[in-house]
Amino acid sequence: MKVLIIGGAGFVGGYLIRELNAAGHQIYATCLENESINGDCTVYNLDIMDANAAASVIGDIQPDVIYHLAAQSSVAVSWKKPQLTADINVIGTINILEAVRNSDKKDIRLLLIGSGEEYGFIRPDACPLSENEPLNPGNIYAATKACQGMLGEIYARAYDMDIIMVRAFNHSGPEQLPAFVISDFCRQIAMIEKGQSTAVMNVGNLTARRDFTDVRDVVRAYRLLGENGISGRTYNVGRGKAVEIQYILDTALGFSSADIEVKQDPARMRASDIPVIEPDVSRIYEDTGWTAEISMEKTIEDTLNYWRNTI
Ligand code: A2R
Repeated sequence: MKVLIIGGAGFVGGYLIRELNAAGHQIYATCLENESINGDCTVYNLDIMDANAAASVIGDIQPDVIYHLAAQSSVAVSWKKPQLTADINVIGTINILEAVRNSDKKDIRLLLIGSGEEYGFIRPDACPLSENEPLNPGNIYAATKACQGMLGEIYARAYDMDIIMVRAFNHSGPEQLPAFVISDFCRQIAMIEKGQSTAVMNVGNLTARRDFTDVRDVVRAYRLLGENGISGRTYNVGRGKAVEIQYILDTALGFSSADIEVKQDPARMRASDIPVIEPDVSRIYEDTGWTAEISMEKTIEDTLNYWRNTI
């Protein structure tokens, strides 16, 4: 298949390029002008805020499947830059939807990559969260991603387009920015081991339970949804088994022989932390056979080794 990845220079993009290459697909990927992509693929520059440019890239490539990953993907930035976040995640998505709708190629499959954050403030007994659970986003990033998914459903229905909506829960692995918890803990440990910081590990709320999947499993889910997902559906992508952040901390510390003191950092505590977020992942399993295979322990160990080799 001819596959186009929009937003291929990010954390997930690099892994998706490798996954699709290994499966024998022909890959095209876009990035912003100031970014680069080091995968085996044909690269185009594209800012999705430019509707004409989006139409021309899609018209030129005529892909069978498009993965739309381009986004302002940070919750923290979304509070500081709400307009930019809405522009990129909502207007940018409309530009892609319109480009696909008006394309000469009429059977393009489009995967819109959203987030488990869309569920937001969930009912206490709502877990595991099915795709039919009402959305109640708790931050601006989540609201824009919920909007992206709604637009996808509307375009699929109104124009009979082949669109799949994905709600990806926490994913992690080597190369992820340290704004995310597994990467953050592993980076701190690597820095302490190298004597680049004092032997104190700063942590936030350790009792929250979250669902973590290795990014290499996540991109396999995306490939399988591109190949076999059912058009018009929304899919949760996650392990389906939440763990306490404390478990992640203990596992990461267990891979190190350094003597590390753990300290709760008020700046890392979030007032509105929801105790448990865990998806129901039976739909993707039933439709594609996908289930997470890489253990959390391996994700943590690989991420720690990545930081040991990087800093
Ligand atoms: O913000 P940057 O400079 O890191 O660039 C990001 C890029 N991007 C854009 N691409 C085209 N036109 C734009 N106007 C635009 N604004 C930002 O999209 C980055 O290279 C890419 C998104 O990658 P990450 O931020 O690393 O996200 P990740 O972890 O790969 O997640 C992929 C998707 C996102 O839609 C998330 O919201 C979702 O999965 O969970």
